[in-house]
Amino acid sequence: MDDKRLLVVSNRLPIVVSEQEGNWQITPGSGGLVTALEPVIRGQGGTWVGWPGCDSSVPLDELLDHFRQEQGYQLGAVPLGDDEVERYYRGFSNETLWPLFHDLLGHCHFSGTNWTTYQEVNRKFAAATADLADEDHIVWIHDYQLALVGHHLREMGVEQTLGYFLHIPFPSLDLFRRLPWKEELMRGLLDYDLLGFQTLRDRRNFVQCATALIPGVETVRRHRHFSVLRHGERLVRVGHFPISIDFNEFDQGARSHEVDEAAWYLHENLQGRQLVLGIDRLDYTKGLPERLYAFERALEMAPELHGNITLLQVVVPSRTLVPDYQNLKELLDREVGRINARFSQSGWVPIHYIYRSLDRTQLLAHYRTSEVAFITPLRDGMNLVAKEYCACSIDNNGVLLLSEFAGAADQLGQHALLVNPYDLDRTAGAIIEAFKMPTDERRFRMSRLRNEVKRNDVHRWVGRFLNVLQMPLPQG
Ligand code: GDG
Repeated sequence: MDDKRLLVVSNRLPIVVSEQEGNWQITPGSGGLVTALEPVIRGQGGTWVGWPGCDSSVPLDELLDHFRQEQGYQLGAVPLGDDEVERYYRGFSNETLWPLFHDLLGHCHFSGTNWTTYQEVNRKFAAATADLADEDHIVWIHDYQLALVGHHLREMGVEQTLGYFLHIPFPSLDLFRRLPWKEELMRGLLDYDLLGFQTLRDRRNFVQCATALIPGVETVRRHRHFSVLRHGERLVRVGHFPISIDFNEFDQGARSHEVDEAAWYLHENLQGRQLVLGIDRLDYTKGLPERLYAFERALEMAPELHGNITLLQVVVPSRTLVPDYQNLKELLDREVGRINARFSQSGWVPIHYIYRSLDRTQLLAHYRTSEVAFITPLRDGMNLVAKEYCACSIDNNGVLLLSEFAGAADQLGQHALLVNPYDLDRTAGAIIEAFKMPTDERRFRMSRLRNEVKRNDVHRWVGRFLNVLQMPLPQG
């Protein structure tokens, strides 16, 4: 990045604030974004701005100072009050943008108060960013919670290069038009220098919405990975950059002694049955009821599966206070019980349902040892679980059964079994196909999938985004 340093802005800071025996402490967080960006930020003494996830009773200044000395990069905390969290995060971000951008209009709530708070909180993030941004920073803002931070930074006179990456899908014009504040949001997004999306479809949707909704916006150049839009005097790049994982970290982790042992125990307990794995945050976008129904249909269609296959569905609790999520949890409990009651035999229960998260060793062991990964979201920006599964399938014996509506299908679709999760019969057929797939075919498919994830890992993703962000603009 030459002499430029990175300033990342995301809803949550990459830390965990906790209290132990009366002492507050900060530890580095985990997750894909942290793994990808932390080494870059640390290497250059960069900065990360975000919500610390705790309230103002925590002695944060002292803790952040200590963190900077220990970790070698700076954190900027944006404290939020309960009302702000309620309206900006739970309200506008998660009950308006999240369902709308995932094509699930029926789950959307539109509230003017939430929209106002969303703008105010985005301005707060912008103010914290403006305080910390030097002339030699390039600023990279992440995700749907912070779409307007760039706009507010421009209003504050910040002239640095501004990049934005959306981790969730961008909807079609037909859907985006339903948002009462579509023009304001779109104009705000056009204040960035580069907008990054997960897939070509998202990029096209965005370009279509921008050109249709904002008079005068036009496409002036089209390259393979990005297009250039003219908006008044400004040129805005719009690209697609499919996010990925740290392949080596997962691959090495899956080969470790602890994971090896945990994987052995898992299969030992299954008595030779094939394990079909689902791992998802509790969310209506993940297609969880449809997945159970497809598995039920497969059991109806293929009696040879009885006693020889187990669906292990891990559901990580999420947004537990939102009524839509509580209803989904109740539906899953009921349907798992019903299907198990219908098919269980002595010594075999078809669905094992775990409602909690797995620790990392268990997660990797499950990835490594499952014969099939069953990943069928109704819509998903990317879906990193699909890529992590491939990276951990070190024996090349896993089958990836993937929804065509996950962003990951663009890279993995050729060697996965792709399904439309709304099509229960064909999804059931794919489960049976995976169950019967000969070893040679499994090996062939999985080795291709692993190569793809290895070649396009998260470090390449960071490099490609920053490269386009800093590329001199083509002459118009
Ligand atoms: C967004 C977009 C996009 C899951 N269960 C456990 C566990 N996990 C970890 C996985 C994975 C992560 O959570 C989930 O990643 P996803 O990609 O599915 O989704 P999100 O992070 O919710 O959200 C998504 C992503 O951003 C990146 O751009 O792919 O489409 O919605 O890393 O490993 N981790 C542990 N135990 C579990 O039980 N330890």
